[in-house]
Amino acid sequence: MKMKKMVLSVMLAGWVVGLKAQSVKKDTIPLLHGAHHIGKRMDADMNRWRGYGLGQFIHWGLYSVLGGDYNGKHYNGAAEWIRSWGELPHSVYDSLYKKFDPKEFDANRWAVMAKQMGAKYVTITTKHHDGFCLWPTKYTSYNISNTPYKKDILKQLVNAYTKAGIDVYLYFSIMDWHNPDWRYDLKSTADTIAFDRFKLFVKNQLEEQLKMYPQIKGFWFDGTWDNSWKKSGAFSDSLNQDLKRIHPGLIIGSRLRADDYGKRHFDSNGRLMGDYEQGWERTIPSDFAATHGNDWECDMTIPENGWGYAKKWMGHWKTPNELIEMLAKCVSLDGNFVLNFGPKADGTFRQKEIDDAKVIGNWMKINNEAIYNCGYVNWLKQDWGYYTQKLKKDNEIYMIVFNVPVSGALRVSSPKNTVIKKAYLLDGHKELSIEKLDGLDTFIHLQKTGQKQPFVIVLETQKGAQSEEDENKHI
Ligand code: H76
Repeated sequence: MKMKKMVLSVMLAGWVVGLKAQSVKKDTIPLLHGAHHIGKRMDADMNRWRGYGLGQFIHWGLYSVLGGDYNGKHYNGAAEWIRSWGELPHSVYDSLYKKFDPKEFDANRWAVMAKQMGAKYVTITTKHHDGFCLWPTKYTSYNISNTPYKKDILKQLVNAYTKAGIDVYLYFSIMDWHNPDWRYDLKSTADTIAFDRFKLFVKNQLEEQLKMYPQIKGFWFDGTWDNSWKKSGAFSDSLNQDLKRIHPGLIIGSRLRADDYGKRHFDSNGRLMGDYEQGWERTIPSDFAATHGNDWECDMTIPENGWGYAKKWMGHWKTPNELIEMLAKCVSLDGNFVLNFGPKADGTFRQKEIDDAKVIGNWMKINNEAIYNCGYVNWLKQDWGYYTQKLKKDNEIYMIVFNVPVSGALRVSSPKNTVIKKAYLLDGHKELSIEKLDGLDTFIHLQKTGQKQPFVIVLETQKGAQSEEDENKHI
């Protein structure tokens, strides 16, 4: 009896999460290939994903050989797209594999760098839009085994990162500029026949990856925006299910599937199709409402745009403090922050990336308690920075502080019935004085201002301890 009651309440709790996450609206459009579940996935694999906080993205491939340059000229677009700009003959680009020989490549060194930065997961480009495969696939000869380097890059990376305790996800571009069966649209029977061959090729390659690298935790799909794929909703649905059948627990974001009507990310009824929202590329939701209560991930470049190695980086280069602030903001809004790295063709990283990883890692060493396994706090956002708390909630709230007011007094507006018992600096545990103001607000007083680094204050709170007299003030 007791057990039954428990099961029921767990189910109800799950249902409430679902309803809250995606507004209580009835499905009006019947769909065969829409979302298959409502609300968040609450299994162990997804809970682990939710707790990562910080990840690393790796863009490495033939574009790294050019670094955005061709014939002495630099092209300012994203370097990994250079093949598509008509600036060099495709035959030239498609022969670059003959020069791919990363003599300095050391997978363990990459994993150590990511570990030092504090990354809990990595997403690696196994095949970008150019179609070149970093693993020895048997489904096309356009792969690493036919380069002078020959060895399986992906295997080395999967092994090295896994050994370092970093979960591995595989980036896979559906759009494939090299495969003659790829189509942007399906306008004739011939197109459909070719694209059916292409779909089989994709399925084969993905099943091959699962077989060769069974340690991986998920896929990161890209290049799914063209009409050909939008018209392949039934296939993308069955592919998604196949992969998950082969590898239970697999995590796949919202960029793989299309529904019956070609809607992507969210189906025609507005339900998320995927384990997390995968559209936050180089942008961060402005507030919690913009996340729709979903799991989500932000993927960020250090320069303005451009993921693969570029000899010249365009636009503003984000500073480590800007990147750390983005990380804090993402976690405070229940998301993960994934920072991109574009290694050079020889297997080394540009100095700026090495330096940034180090600064972020040093900050994480002191402050990671406010990042890992943390998420959203439903308190009024303040100008000094961001709140986080452990996903398995306890009585601690973290304040990640970026802007210190000249007064040194940080305002906290806690909800009714929550009392702040104690405030202290995470680094060194020095206690800070608390001044209760009229109403619900409190000042946390810093003894010194002029901090050079973002820092974390821990608030110990207690629920239900507010006096009636206090409560009456807010009626
Ligand atoms: C557009 C596009 C692609 N998606 C990013 C994650 C990069 O791979 C970029 O080339």
